[in-house]
This record gives sequence, structure tokens and C-alpha cells, in this order.
Amino acid sequence: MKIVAADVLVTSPGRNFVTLKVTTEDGLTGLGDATLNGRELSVASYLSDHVVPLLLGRDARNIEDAWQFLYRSAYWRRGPVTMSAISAVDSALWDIKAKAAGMPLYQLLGGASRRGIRAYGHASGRDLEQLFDSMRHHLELGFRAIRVQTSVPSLNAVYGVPATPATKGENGHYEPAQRGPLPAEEDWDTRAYLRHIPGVFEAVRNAFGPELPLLHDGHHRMTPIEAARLGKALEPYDLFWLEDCTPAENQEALRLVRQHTTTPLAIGEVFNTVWDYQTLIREQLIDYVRSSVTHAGGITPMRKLMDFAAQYQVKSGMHGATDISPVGMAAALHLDLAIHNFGIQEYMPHNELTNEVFRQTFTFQDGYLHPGDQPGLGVELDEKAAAQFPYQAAYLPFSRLKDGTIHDW
Ligand code: CS2
Ligand code: MG
Repeated sequence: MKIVAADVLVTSPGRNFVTLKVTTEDGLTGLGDATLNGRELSVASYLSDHVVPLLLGRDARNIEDAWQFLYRSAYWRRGPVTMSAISAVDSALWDIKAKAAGMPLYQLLGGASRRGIRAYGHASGRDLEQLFDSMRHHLELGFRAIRVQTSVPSLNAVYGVPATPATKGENGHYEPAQRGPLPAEEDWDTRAYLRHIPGVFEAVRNAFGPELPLLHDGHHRMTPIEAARLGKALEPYDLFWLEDCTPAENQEALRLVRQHTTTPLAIGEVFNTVWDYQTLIREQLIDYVRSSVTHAGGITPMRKLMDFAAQYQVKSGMHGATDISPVGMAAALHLDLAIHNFGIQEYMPHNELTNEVFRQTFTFQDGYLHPGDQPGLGVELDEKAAAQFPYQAAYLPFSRLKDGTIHDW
């Protein structure tokens, strides 16, 4: 089953996406997501300039060999650009293999381990009133687990809170990457945030009761001791997880957080390999793996990572923001359905334009996602529609503290 073509498709229906389309001599095609928010063209170039020439003529059936070849023969390993490019190839080959077998990918990965995939949605607000409206809105949309993000008094813009609140019928679209020649600057003050957030969760619990699973994203902004303090302060509100509470390049930093709080911890959406997790998982410093198929090298390594995590009862919590394309989302859902140690799946619905370009068959009902039963991943890309939305430069914002110091966004 020789590969006869590999096309790198860049489109921007509302936001930028990079997709690899692999075609075999038998006319089978497979798709893979290679979208890296704010750095999209670097992965597109890595693919078209360096990887595509290596794919032509290869046997599409040898997925593991292709993965090892792209990872090891590059000499320069790991990192978001390399691993997003390899991921796209890996997903596309799994898509082809499942289509050739005439079954949805999850069947090839061992079949379904559950009826559906529990998802969480994003509620947010500049104040409690807006937040409660957004939470009610997401409950009406069918979400049964909700991530809570709010503004912080005295700060202009904060991660996770759209400039304009969601209105009826809208999905409260928060797209952090803003189109334009330069990134937007946001201000940050951790002490103001730490004073504000516990009160928000107290109010949410009072209004929505003790059962609703609540999540919060610290978005890499606290030092380990600040993260420990927040985790402890949130214990009375029984969070499902506190996410990215501290930049975790220094994995040992989580020991200090773990010492002080039992709030479950989720980390890893910016991680690209199992090695980013070794200490975190081996020492039980986290409870959920946040990597996505798109940024962690594909389905092949993501499944191995989850097998490693399973030994420590650590579960999946895959990243599913809108910069994970419908192709990346579908790949995540097939893996979510098949693995045993599934935890929860992030789900930010894409906008209508995106859904015109990417024809997807996965469903969301009563709080649960399902990848569908089409052969392969179950997503096709309408290249004619995609061509109508050329790439537009866009950057994620950055943060500065009050004294002008650059901070983690
Ligand atoms: C966030 C993302 O969804 C999340 O958990 O951390 O929205 C993240 O900011 C974006 O994916 C960055 O591209
Ligand atoms: Mg996050």
C-alpha cells in the first residue's frame, strides 16, 4: 500500500488549521492534524519541506516503523513543532488503516471500553452573573461537567474569558489567538487572582450544588507554593481538577504542591512526549494527563503514554480547545473510547465555518461524545471550501506583571 501523495493543507475558517492528507496507490486517504496555535506555518513547513519527501513510496501499513523513522532519523527530537508534524503522519496512517479494514478506528484500537466519552465545556464570565449565565447555557447545551474561568478584578484581560459573553444559541466562542501582526499584551497579578478565585467557587457551589464536576485552568501562572495555596483553598469546593497550576518543565516542582493539597491535578497540554511526564506519573504527582494526540506525536505514542499512566492509576484528560482541529478531536475520541484509563475529554465546539470545511461524524449528546462508526477517523476535509479561507497571521497573547516583567500566559 504505497503512499503516492502527501498534501499539507492550511486553511483559516475562523482560525488557522494545518492538516496533512496522505493518499495511497489504492486511492485511500488519511488525515492528520498538525495545528500548533500561533506557530502554524512552522509545522506546515516541517511537513512539506522535510517530511513529505520521506513519505512518498513508503508502505502506509507500517505505522510504528514510520513513527520511529520520523522520530529517530530527524536526530533532533521532541518539541511541539516536530511532534505535531509526526502526529499528523501517524493519525493519517491510522485513518488509512482503519478505512482499509472497513472499521472505525476505535475498533482497531481494541474496541469500545465505554458507551460514551464524558466531556467538559468552558463556562466563563467577567463577573458572577455572566459566569452563572454561561454555566446555565452550557448545562442547556448538554454538558455535565464544566470548567469555570472568570475575570479578576483589577486586571484587564484574563485567560479563558471572552471579551464578549456568550449569548443564547452561541457556544461562547473564546479564541485566544488573535489575528494581527503582533500578539496582544495582557496584565497579570497572581496575588489578586489567589484572593479572588476561592470566592468564585464558593458562589458556584452555592448556586449549582455539590455534585456538578467543576474544573479550573490555572494556565501555568503560579509558583509551586502559590499553586499549593490555591489547591488547598479550593478543597472545600471539591474540584474535578485544577489544571496547569504551575509551569511543569521542572516536574519536581509538583512535589511541593502535592504536599499541601488533595485537589486533583491535571497537567500536560504543552507536553509532547512521555518523557515530559516521567517524574510526574512515577511519583503520583498528577492525576490526569492533558496531552493531545495532535501535540504529543500521534495515536501511537499517546496510547503508550496512557499505558504507562495506567500503571499509576493516572487517567486521561485530553486537551480539546478549538486549536485542536476536528481531525485532531476525532483522533482523540477514538483513543478515549478504547483506552481503559479514560478520565474526561475537553470539548470546545468549533464554529460553523470550521464545520463546513471539516465534515465530521462525531456526536455530542447528554454530556457524552462519540467518534461515530464511519470507517477510519470519520472526518473528511472539503478542500474546495478550505481554499476559500487562506491563512491569516494570528498570535496567542502574552502577559506582563504590573512592574512590566514578562509572565507565563
Ligand atoms: C487551554 C487552551 O483549553 C485549555 O485548557 O489551556 O485554551 C490553550 O490556551 C490553547 O489551546 C492555546 O493554544
Ligand atoms: Mg489548559
